[in-house]
Amino acid sequence: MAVDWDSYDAEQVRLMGEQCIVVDENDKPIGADSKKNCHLMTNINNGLLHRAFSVFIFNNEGNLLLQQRADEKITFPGYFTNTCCSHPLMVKDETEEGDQIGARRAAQRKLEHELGIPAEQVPLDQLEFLTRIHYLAPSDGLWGEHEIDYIFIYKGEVTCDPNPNEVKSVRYVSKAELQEIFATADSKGMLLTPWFKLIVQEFLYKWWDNLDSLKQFKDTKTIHRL
Ligand code: DMA
Ligand code: MN
Repeated sequence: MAVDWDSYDAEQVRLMGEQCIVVDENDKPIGADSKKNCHLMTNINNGLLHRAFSVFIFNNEGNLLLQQRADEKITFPGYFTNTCCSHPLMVKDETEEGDQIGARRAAQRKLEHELGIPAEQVPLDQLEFLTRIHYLAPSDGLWGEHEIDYIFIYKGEVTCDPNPNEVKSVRYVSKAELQEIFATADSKGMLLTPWFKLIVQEFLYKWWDNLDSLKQFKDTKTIHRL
């Protein structure tokens, strides 16, 4: 099936040219490929896997910053999701592995690009790494995700100035509000991204209950296959 590029937003098409880091099932880099190729289901069904990150920002009241993806997004448009997700790119700064530094730099870059959060508000060493998940999820027939996703939490106040090409809306939610969203999303036709659902179901509430002692959950070894 050919991609009908004219039906997509020009800026999002441009970003499909970014070079993602292709990894094996153990998260070892084995090459690079375009964001486009990495997200086509035809390639994913042949095993193509890339590296990604997901950030969850909590304010000082312990509420989570949710984002709704812009309608311009090619994958999962209009879906509600965690604060920010994207990919470390095949560039020198973002391929460095020690202490997840490449993924941290990518997270800082995209928090600014998507949400207008200045880099100095989210210092690299204050992004708390939790763990990695490996998951596969179709978006529509053509596009999907197949990633090893580095999960980070940041706790603190940030200023937000969303980029409308990336983000349709943002809001802070309490734990009870997120539980209500998950319980009623289907009946309301509210879309939730598959990785957000997986992380919430498997991990988030346990972390949320321990925001002041997250170090105990830091797991640099396991790749959870979800
Ligand atoms: C991709 O997110 C990363 C995950 C964890 C799904 P995305 O589609 O928002 O990436 P980008 O912002 O680069 O388009
Ligand atoms: Mn991806």
